[in-house]
Amino acid sequence: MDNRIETLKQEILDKLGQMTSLDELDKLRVEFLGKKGKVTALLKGMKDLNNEEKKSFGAEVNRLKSAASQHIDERVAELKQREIEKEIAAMPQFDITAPAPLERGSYHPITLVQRQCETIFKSMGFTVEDYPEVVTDYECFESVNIPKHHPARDMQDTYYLENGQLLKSQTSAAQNAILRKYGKKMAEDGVPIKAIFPGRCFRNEATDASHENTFFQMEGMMVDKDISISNLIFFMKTMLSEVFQRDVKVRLRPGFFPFVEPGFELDINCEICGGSGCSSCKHSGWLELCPCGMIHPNVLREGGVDPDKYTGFAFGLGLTRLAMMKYKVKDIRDLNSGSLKSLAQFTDDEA
Ligand code: FA5
Repeated sequence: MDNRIETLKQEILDKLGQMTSLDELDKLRVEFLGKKGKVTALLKGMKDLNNEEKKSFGAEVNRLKSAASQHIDERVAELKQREIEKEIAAMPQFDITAPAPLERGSYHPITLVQRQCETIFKSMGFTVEDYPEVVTDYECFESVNIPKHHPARDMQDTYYLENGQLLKSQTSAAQNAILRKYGKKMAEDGVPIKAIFPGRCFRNEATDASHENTFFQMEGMMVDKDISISNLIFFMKTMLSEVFQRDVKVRLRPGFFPFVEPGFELDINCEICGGSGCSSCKHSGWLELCPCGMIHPNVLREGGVDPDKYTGFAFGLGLTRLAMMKYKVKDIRDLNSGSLKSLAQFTDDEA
């Protein structure tokens, strides 16, 4: 066997032992196995050999080639492993037996009141529904008796997507879907529709102590035969006295919403100032909390429910404002501020 092969093999092994970086190994690979490398050069010298010699010499060189390549790969893996070990050694060491830090995360006050309201309504037989934040004009407005160009649209400007969809300005956007989801079962089996649907709402409007451009509402609906305003008042009162764990002063006054008839505004006596007037309640002593009313026949009809047989109520509770009142947060904007220092005050509340 040509001792040039053996010499080259030895040279590769010697050099490999001296390599200390991946860069050097790359160069070594090119030096021996590259197009103009030393091993490739051996093949070029075969032209002077006879056919038999060419065959055995070629096979020897190919064996050398794959052995060299394998040795280089092994050395690359070895060096890579060493680099990983070096990085691990340089990392800060953790004592996994050390006690956990005392600072723990906390539920957001809006999550706390939302969960509390869900528990209250579930205990009264309501289902909790989820609904998207991006909806169509039909869902948000037309299906709830607000046709295009209706002046009531001016009360709720929102953010529009290029494809014509919008960020929902009110949880009422889900009313039609809920009526369609449960209406058939009500007609066939006599099961009333009782659902709440909390969700984030968006309004393109100026912010102040009681208005945010992003806030939470919780819509509720009950539809059955002979549902009246007294049912509505009962559920509203029960919900508020459970949330506050005492009787709270509320007032009901007429309010206009195209999807209810009659419609009401349910205001809560300002919990911040006790009703004497402050910036949170715009110095009126009252805060609009939960508009409500008897569902308009057009809305029932649009949702596939016969308004001659069924009646129902709906309400749109301002969850963010409820959190404000419950936790005595003076400015609604603090709830979206992300300040852990202020939010951490509510940690010990049960969700
Ligand atoms: C509505 O959104 C109606 N969809 C509510 C409704 C539902 C009425 C079902 C009748 C039947 P309104 O725009 O008033 O109504 O908003 C309802 C509640 O959401 C307000 O009382 C208030 O508590 C809260 N809210 C409204 N706008 C904001 C805002 N910009 N920031 C914080 N809370 C708000």
